[in-house]
Amino acid sequence: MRVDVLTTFPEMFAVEAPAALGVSIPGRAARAGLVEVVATDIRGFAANKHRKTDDRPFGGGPGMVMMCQPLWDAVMHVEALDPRAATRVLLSPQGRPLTQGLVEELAGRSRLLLIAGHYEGIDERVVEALEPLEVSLGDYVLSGGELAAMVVIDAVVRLLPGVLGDGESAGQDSFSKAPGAGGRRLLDCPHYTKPREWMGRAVPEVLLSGDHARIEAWRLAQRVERTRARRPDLLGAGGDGADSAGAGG
Ligand code: 4G0
Repeated sequence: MRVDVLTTFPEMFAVEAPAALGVSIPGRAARAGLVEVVATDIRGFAANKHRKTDDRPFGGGPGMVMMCQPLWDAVMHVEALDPRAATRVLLSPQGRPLTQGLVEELAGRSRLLLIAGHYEGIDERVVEALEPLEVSLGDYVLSGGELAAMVVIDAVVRLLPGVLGDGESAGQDSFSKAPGAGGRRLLDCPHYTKPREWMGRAVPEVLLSGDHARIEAWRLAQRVERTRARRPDLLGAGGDGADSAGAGG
């Protein structure tokens, strides 16, 4: 997969240590050639002599608005670097909530183009012209879309074939469709490792039993119970959570 990021802070996407995308699973995926993340500076496309990418809002008010021209030209340039059609994703507080279902959908694309805006927003006309999928991490505001873009990259990359080893399947994660639970998206079960007893707290006996059918039944029951207690919204009508996988836009 190729992932392009359009940003005015491309240095945030460095793959060299100590960058976020250079360590752990995303770093390993990049070194294995399973994903290539290329950050391009929108400022390099600003046609005005001050290389400005933002200006004051028509109608007044605080803050700055990202201009149409630099972003449009940057998208056209980056898309022409690779023949595969890019799925355009704009990180925005007004976007569709990111869920594991949407992450799975994005992981099926061969090319993503993530657009990280700053300021109070982006001129609506370039958003209309680009028709990106607008995606939000949640109901809060960040200084820019870069950290949101990195969250999307991390969540997508770990689903790419060959990224996770045998011992770390994504099929057991929180929000993966639970087999034996009607494909519901459930929270994960609790996990334990050595020692068997720590500060007077024992590991649940069933996990030491060696009875794999009993262990799987216990884990599923724990997932259902935790989900009921902490995230009853995930068990709502249809049992599918609020995250159908369609691309929308
Ligand atoms: C305001 C995403 C701020 C408007 C981006 C972008 C939070 C999220 C920003 C835009 C962000 C989130 C219209 C692109 C940048 N903050 N919740 N800050 N537009 O996912």
